[in-house]
Amino acid sequence: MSKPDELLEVYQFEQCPYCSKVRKQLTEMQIDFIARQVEPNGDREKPEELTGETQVPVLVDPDNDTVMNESDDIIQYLEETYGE
Ligand SMILES: N[C@@H](CCC(=O)N[C@@H](CS)C(=O)NCC(=O)O)C(=O)O
Repeated sequence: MSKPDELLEVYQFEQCPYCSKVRKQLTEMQIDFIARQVEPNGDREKPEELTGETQVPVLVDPDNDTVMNESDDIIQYLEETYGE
């Protein structure tokens, strides 16, 4: 399957283990992405605006007008959409 045309975005922060899983998956799949930084204990306005929830990671895939949270769902989506 092909790589995304437009860059994926991931709202995340470094110490978040769920975010780490998603970053690792993207790196293993050699997919470029924009890491949108969220303060660990700070403002979650953007994630909430996107998903209605405050948690990260949040994936935005402009190619498919897809926005999702839940790390396992994101990983499954990446495999199904951009995997071999
Ligand atoms: N089940 C979620 C858990 C995500 C989660 O708990 N994220 C934490 C950071 S490690 C978070 O954003 N907590 C703040 C909040 O829920 O407002 C997943 O797998 O993505």
